[in-house]
Amino acid sequence: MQSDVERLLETATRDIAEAQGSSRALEQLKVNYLGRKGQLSRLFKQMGQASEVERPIWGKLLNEAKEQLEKAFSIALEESKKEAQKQKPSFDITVPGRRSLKGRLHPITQVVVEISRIFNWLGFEVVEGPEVELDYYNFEALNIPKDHPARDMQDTFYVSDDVVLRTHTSPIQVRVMEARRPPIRVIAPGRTYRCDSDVTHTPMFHQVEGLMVGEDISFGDLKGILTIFVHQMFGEDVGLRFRPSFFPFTEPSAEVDIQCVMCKGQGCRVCSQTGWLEILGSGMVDPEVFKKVGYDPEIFTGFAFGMGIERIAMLKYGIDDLRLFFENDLRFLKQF
Ligand code: 2U9
Repeated sequence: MQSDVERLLETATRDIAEAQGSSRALEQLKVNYLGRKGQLSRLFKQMGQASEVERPIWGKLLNEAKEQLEKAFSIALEESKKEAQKQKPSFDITVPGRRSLKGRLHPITQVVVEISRIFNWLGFEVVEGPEVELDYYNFEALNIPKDHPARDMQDTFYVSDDVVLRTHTSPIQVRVMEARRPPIRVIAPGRTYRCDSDVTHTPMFHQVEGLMVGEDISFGDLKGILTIFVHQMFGEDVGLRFRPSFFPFTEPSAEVDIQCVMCKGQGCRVCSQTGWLEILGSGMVDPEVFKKVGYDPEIFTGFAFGMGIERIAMLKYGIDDLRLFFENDLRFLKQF
């Protein structure tokens, strides 16, 4: 009997190890070993053949084996339940899905897209360039001499002696001119950096600049293109004027004003009672800039312009605080 019990325990231990992880297989085994018609019961029944002396010894042996098997099955079943729990997906598939938030373009991006669309339609290609730029492309090639106030440490973020964060997107156009021959019609949108921070200035802001170069490009072309742009952007009925100005890279230069979008030219707080709002700068590319990129200024002429996107966006959407563009407050952004 002792060897029968030992063999039973041995095979049961092996079977349990093999069935580990499957609750069903373990339950089946448990019935085979411990059930009413199971293997242990069979041995219990053989006790009838035992002598008076043997019976209590067999009884003890079988009861101990029963206890041992019950314990082994209970541990194995517990383990496999835990394992099954671990493998179950940890989510409840009956919970209703969460509505995904619909994103939208930042108002600054929307204005860049709108400006790009208008100039694309006028035959201009969108070009980009590095935000960390050589001093040469940001200043030197644009006829901004070493002692020009725009190069002052207060305005420019210097990365090293000859590397800066671009203060405008003009270096993009210089790079385009170096790489190509006219005719050229490009616009250059992008981030720009100036060491300036107050209610009306942020250290990073956005610009779109444009450049058109060819053999017969005149100030008349500049006026025509920019007039079409203003009418597309702000409406056909908006008046505009060209006012003489100065930039180191254009000669002659002109700033463009539009009739105040708030008071329609009547005079209000936004336009300081003048009825006009300045929206962009422009001019005929200075011959010195052409010389720097190896274009003969006797053959080629061209015009360029530049505008601050935050300002255009504020005027187009009637926003009175520049900081709103940079705070990422959804209550503001959701309105566009
Ligand atoms: C090349 C030659 C000329 C780009 C120009 C302006 C006038 C201008 C300002 C508007 C508001 C910058 O953001 S702002 O402060 N820009 O007034 N920009 S002409 O002239 C160029 C560019 C590239 C090769």
